[in-house]
Amino acid sequence: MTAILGVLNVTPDSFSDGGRWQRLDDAVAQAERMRAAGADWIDVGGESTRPGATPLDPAEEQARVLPVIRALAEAGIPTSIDTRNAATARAAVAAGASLINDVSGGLSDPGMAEVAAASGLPFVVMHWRGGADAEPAYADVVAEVRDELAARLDALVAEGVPRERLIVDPGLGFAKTAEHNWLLLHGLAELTALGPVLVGASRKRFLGLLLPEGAPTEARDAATATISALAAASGAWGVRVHDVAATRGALDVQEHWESAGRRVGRTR
Ligand code: PMM
Repeated sequence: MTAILGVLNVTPDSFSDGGRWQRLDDAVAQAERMRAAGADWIDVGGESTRPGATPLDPAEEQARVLPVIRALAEAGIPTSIDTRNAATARAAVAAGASLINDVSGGLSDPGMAEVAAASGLPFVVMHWRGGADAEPAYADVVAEVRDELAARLDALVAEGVPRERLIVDPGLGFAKTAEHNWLLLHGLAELTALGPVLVGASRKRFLGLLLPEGAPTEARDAATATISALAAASGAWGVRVHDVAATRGALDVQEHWESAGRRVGRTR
């Protein structure tokens, strides 16, 4: 079964769902809808990672995310904290988060490894070369992302985070062109040797290139769901998506497709 992280950005400016879930009751209602549609975790983020976004003060970030995490914990809904700040991760864990998702893979804040180690929780290590504004230059994007993630895992293990709690993520769209993203998706199976792989393609700009100009970001959900199914077929551990129902449907198809093969003794 492929895990689903439902995206809940409590930011005024995320490109994909910005500004919609700033009120606590709206955020909780959206989380409940995603949970009912099949999300395993609600991934709560308070800092926009869009190109050109200014870094957020951790106190402001915590003021955005902690009430949501607390409310969801009370409602029995598992949450993941999407943050690059160790202090925010620590506070989110205390508030009830059960997974830490760091788009910088522990590179933004030297204190993150210690928080990840002490938390006892799964830790998502996304591939990161200095954020969305960094220059996308690779000779062999799949090999470089794989090797850089492997180095990050070794560093985190050396800092006390058990390897079996580490999940890797290729970081689609973070210092990557559309071509890099497609090459990474095609090469996803090469990353599975590192450990469980999470894929975050949902509503990203490279999917907009498949659509007529000016199409709303929600129009990218069909492509996102298709990627969820193909990523699962390539061995992904999980997907991070906005439209949970569409991805749940796509994963159901993929799981039935695979299990039919198993019933007749063929995997393909
Ligand atoms: N992408 C975004 C934010 N957080 N976390 C992980 N693990 N992987 C991603 O690809 C990722 C992420 C940016 O997208 P958003 O603005 O839709 O949240």
